Amino acid sequence: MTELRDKYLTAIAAAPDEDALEDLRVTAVGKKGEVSLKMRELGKMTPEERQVAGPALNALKDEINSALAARKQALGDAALDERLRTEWLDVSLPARGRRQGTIHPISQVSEEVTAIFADMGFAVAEGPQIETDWYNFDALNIPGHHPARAEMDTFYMHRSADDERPPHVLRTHTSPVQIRTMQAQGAPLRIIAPGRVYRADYDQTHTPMFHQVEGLAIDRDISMANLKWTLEEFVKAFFEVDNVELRFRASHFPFTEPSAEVDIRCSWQDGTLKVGEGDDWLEILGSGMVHPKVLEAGNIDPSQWQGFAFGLGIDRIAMLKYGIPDLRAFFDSDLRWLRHYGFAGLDVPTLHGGLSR
Ligand code: 2NM
Repeated sequence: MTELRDKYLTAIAAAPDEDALEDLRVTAVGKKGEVSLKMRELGKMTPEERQVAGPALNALKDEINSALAARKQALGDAALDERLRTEWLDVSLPARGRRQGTIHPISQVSEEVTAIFADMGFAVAEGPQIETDWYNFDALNIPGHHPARAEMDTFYMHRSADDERPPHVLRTHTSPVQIRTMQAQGAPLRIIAPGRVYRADYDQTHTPMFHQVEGLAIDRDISMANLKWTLEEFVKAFFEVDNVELRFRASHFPFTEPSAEVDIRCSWQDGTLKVGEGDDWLEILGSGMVHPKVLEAGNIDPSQWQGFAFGLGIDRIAMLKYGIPDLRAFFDSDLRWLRHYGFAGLDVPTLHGGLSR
């Protein structure tokens, strides 16, 4: 017994961590541990022997358990000391200058556009940025040979020759979101789809990623008149002027019939834009009545429902409204630029509180 005692007390005192302690506990006082086995031998002893050995074994078991607990406490204290030694913080260090982040003009303008259309009853719809070519093209009545599909304009996802899945692309417009929403919610519908879109184009006026908002209103008797009113209200609210003049020019898009490009009357004085007056026209929107084939792709019956749709570039209207000269600076992450053109984080655009301040 003395041997057992010495062996375990020495080992426990030297145990390097809790795992080693647990091993020792099992081999010493566990169910099949050495002390427990010794206790089973009590049955074979004479009553006199048992009277001596029984209490001694119990005492040994208690002593080992106490040693285990004491060692565990010591290891815990040491671990805490080590953490306190390494994970300290010098609260007396001088503070860094306060750095206030700003809202990027693209986020600001997205919020402004969303607030304006929300006020007219449009909900925000979202969808994936990686789309199948069906949602990005076929559903929108863009045929296989259309130049928009060319590898040059569209980012196609890499795929191996034996890939069973349909080809995927980075969406080139947010229109796939409208198709998905038609399928999921049916008519009537009033939504806008703001978000990132991608085209393989990079020069003074194009970046390979940019931002769009598209709108879609479907009901039983929607006409170009509803489109015209909606866009007039939007342009007035967005440019924060009381009067605007829009010019609808006949155009062509595969997904709308008829289609129109929309210009707003404006003037440029000393490089700053004035909306609603002057002799210039600024093209900002594409629009039209949703093509029957597009409604069908969204599982909406074109003999029962009509819709108008429109699309505009967020980046471009942000440049126009806030006098930002260079498109590419949007994505440079230059802190000086961000501080100059950024917006205060707590000035959330609302129609009643003012869109921009
Ligand atoms: C534009 C111009 C004209 C448009 C069409 C649709 C959909 F999916 F509903 F058919 N969404 N957006 C559309 C129509 C977009 O962008 C210049």
